[in-house]
Amino acid sequence: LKQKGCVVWITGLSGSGKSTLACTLGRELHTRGKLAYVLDGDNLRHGLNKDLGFAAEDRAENIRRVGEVAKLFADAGLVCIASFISPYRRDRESCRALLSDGSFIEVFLNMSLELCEARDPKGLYKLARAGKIKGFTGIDDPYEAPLNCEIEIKEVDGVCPSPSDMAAQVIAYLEDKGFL
Ligand code: GGZ
Repeated sequence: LKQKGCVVWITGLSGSGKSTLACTLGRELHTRGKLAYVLDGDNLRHGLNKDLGFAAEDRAENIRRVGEVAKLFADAGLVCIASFISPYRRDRESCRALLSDGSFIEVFLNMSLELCEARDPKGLYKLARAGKIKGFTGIDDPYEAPLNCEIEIKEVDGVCPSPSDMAAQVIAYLEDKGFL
């Protein structure tokens, strides 16, 4: 196989910019002639995972299925971009364990709760603060930050890097590791 596949696993709070990064990265890879496919919490929860909610065991099953699907795409030689809150370290590590060494690339969008909540693109934090959504990640449900991620993207002085800057950081990593 000419191109080795991999999984770019994007984790972070709701509103941290995961979907935007996934989409920007997917487009950039297509431009470079590299096949890529985006798996996103928002779309998978309408189909494959529509039977699942947000209790810890449902999130674990959500991430387990996504990990298996992502592995299939990587086996086919694609860059599979998975964008999920994936709040539990153990669930992310199980996905990593499915892939060969080096081909699971964990990207932590380390944006503060303050920043994510200020953005609140879908008004979900507001609903969670009002008690209308229970078990919302970062409000009354845990988020376990990665201890050993491959790429960490942080805000600078309360400002998030632009989607193209974030994508460029991931592209540089993929080039360096021989995936592009
Ligand atoms: C977290 C929730 C919740 C709760 C609904 N907690 O910002 P969004 O809206 O578009 O993305 C969030 C999405 C999270 O789905 P994931 O599959 O990524 O989650 S996990 O990895 O934890 O399984 C958010 C919306 O669903 N949402 N309720 N209680 N996010």
